[in-house]
Amino acid sequence: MRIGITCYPTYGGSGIVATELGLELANRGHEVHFITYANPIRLDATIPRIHYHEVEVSNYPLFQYPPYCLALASRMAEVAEDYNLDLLHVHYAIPHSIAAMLARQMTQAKRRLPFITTLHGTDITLVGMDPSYFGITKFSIEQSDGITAISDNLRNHTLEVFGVKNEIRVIHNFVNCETYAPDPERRGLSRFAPDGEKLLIHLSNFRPVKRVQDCVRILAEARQHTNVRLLMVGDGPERGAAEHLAAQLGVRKYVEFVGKQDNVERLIRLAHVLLMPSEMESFGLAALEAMACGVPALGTRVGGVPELITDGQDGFLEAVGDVSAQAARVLQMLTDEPLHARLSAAARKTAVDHFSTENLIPQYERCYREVIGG
Ligand code: GMT
Repeated sequence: MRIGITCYPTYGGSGIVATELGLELANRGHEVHFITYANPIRLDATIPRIHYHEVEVSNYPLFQYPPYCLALASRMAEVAEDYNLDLLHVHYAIPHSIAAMLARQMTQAKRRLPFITTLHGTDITLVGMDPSYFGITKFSIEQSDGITAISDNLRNHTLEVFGVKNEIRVIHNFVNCETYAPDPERRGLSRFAPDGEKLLIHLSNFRPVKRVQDCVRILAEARQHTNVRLLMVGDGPERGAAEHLAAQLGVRKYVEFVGKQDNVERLIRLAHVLLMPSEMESFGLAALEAMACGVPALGTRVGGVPELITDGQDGFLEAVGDVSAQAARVLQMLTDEPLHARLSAAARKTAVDHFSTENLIPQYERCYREVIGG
């Protein structure tokens, strides 16, 4: 198939899923065209059958806000015609599915160009709920030729809140379990834990919904009982506040902020526990990547996280903001070695058995075939 993919190319779960999906589809023989305003992170454009088409948004003094959605729609229509695309697959509803709908209309005299929208989370739970975007988000869902959501929770939430009648297919986030694999020796750990300490890791875009300051508080509590450090991977609006809090709590030298990183699997597999204390998480891709590396996660009991982590079996779940309970669980995992080994093996098994690319990519292919077949 010839597939056009649009996503936010910056640091964020939906862009990562879209990019990894495109790479996996190209490996399986499909022709994949990324249509985005920048090269998506993690995109290796040297891979055969991967193409990248930049969307240029020209500005004009009259425009207070450059009309990105319109530039994207034009580019989608152009690429669809030039490369004879079978369909468009857009990730994150706003504004990508509206642009795809326009591209479908622009090309309809010559071709059928269906589009699939994948809902990722904040496009529904935050942005879509905002009164200024509610109507257009609902419309974009109704107009899509196919809709997928990354968890049952997000699917049900979308149906409830928007009252739409579409069939929404759940295709969970996936992970490549060959790339994301454990290293039982944790080679390179001493770079981040020079005194033989245990290592916690957090990985996100540091938006308020991630509650990154809770990671620092968990570390401070855990350090009262055991020798442990924290590695913070990623960047975003809450980073400064988290650094400040670490200094206030007297643990600044035990928290390392390394910013945005490529090849995060090399860092994740060094850690003993991943922290994901989010306010909301429609699935929790970072936790899945850690679990595939045999690193159990401490998550919150929100959104789609319980579809991934089974409390006490392959990780732990606690209430949002209950830092004492979260720190207690982390401490348990760091100090009880048989427990850690059991959780680590179970976490890897969950990733391999239920969320590997081998299981999930064919579900997208099936969805494409159905939508193309009309
Ligand atoms: O808001 C974010 O955290 C980023 C967002 C995105 O769209 O980039 O992440 C969402 O999509 C990920 C990939 O499908 C999911 O694993 C995350 O759970 C989801 N984030 C939230 O729901 C907060």
